[in-house]
Amino acid sequence: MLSQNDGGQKQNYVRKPCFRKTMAVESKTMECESHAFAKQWRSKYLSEPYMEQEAKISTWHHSPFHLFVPNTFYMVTASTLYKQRLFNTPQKLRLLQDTLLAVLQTCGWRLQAWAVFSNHYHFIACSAEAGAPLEHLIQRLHSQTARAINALDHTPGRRVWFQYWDTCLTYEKSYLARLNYVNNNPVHHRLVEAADQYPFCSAAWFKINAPAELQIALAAIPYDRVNVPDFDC
Ligand code: NI
Repeated sequence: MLSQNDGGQKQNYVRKPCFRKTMAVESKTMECESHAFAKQWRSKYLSEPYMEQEAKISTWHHSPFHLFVPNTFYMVTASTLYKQRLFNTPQKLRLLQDTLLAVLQTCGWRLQAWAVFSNHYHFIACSAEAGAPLEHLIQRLHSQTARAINALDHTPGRRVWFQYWDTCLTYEKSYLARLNYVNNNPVHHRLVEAADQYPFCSAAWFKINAPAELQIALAAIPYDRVNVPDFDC
């Protein structure tokens, strides 16, 4: 489906279905540790407290178990029901992106990277010390976006979202690889050749705002084998 982007150019943000195998879902519990990377990141790149907390990676099953730990980086992925391409226009993608950013801010979470698509999204954010737990954040995000898109489509009461998967990121390599993965997800999904051409992800923002040192470090970290749920879009 062709859709209009901000620059007035035709862009295909909804790829035709293919049967490429989606990545396997991680299913393990990992002992966690607070580690030097948290302090290093905070002192180098951030002026506010971020991650320095013991945590566990959630166990990923068909019905995910969600563990909430404050002051910890999370990667979250959610899909629409039956992976339907409901956010299939720039207007709807912008709606999803804007709501995601607003809800995270309202809930006190600090966003690190995001990418939204017609039938799923990913984000990485740092949980708030005294803010809303992840479950509440997701409920708010999904209810707001479902109401809005159902109003646009004249389908009141339609179920929009299926479920979400989350994992605590407590290791430097794991965090950086997933940061890279989310930033480059539009390329992974073959929607654009360069991630910063896609207006509904953090790649362009990251390119402008992230410290050069971090961008260089990320460029050396492979992300194509990151084990997260993902969906053709
Ligand atoms: Ni994806």
